[in-house]
Amino acid sequence: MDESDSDPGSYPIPPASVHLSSLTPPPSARLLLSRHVTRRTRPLQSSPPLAYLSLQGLLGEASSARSIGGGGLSREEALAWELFTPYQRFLIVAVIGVAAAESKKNGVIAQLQNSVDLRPRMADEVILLDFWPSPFGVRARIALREKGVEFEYREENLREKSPLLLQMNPVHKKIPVLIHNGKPVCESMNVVQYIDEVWSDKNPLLPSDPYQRAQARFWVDFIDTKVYEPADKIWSTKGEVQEKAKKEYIEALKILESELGNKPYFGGDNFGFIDIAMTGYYMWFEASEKCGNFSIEPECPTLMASAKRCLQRDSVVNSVPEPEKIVEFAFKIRKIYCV
Ligand SMILES: N[C@@H](CCC(=O)N[C@@H](CS)C(=O)NCC(=O)O)C(=O)O
Repeated sequence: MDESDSDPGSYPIPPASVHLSSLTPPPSARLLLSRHVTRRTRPLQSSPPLAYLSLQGLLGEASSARSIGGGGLSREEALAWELFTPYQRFLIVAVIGVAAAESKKNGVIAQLQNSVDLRPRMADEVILLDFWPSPFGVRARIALREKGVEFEYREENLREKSPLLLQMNPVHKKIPVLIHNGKPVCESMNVVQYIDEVWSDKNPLLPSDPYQRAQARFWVDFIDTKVYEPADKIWSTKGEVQEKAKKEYIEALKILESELGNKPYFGGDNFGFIDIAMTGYYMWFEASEKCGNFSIEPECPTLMASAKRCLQRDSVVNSVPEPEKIVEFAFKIRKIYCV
């Protein structure tokens, strides 16, 4: 097999061996040398046999070999070569040999790494157990679409949960559940983080800085307590309880608005982890307003602007149901709750 056939990557293949010779320059080259070099540290002697180092690590002797990489040296290179002592030449070749061997080793490691990285991709089977109006399920849908991951969507009937859901999420028995190559991942933001880590080559959702990541998780926890609880009560209660819930909801949204500041997204210029968490609520804004008979935009204009921006993203448009359908669904379950 030719050496180049085994080239594992784009790194240059070093010659199999580097041979050194005395490379006595022709008379014209001597003239050239004297023109450019006025002082020599040592007189050039007739060359003794020189050491050579093969890239397989063989050290030997050569007195007549004239090739480096098969192409030989140019006249200028040959002249420069003559300026080194045999010992210096030996060291130079040794360094080149070690560097070339290292480069080859790194190339082989990179090739192995690539094939290991590719393995899970080829076998990927991604199933999402979900329920269409869920503000939690939609987070997983959006994250998968942000990453361009193909997945099978399976709608659950939450009144009659499938054996698969009960098997995959025996603790909470809730959607969403992401089943990746047969293994379940539960809890929506845990699913989003998992997606971000597995498909890390595209559209990072969490910041890379550990402090910023901690901040993102803090705000998502805030959303899932301080926004979730009043939001849930707005469509499922009435009277004083509902009034209190509306107040708490707006208070929580105002805190989020000040955290958002002038940024287009919570993730700064990029749609990220907190934005995905909030989009589940953005898609319910209209239903919440209609059930609670109140308006969010005058209270939180910049948050609303960011919400509209998020709702226009392709990954979101393809994941959220039409607002009227959510409104209709909200009033239906409101009746079931006898409100
Ligand atoms: N904290 C969970 C909440 C998930 C959740 O509440 N899912 C609801 C649908 S929106 C569910 O499966 N409910 C079924 C049940 O409570 O039995 C998450 O973030 O994934």
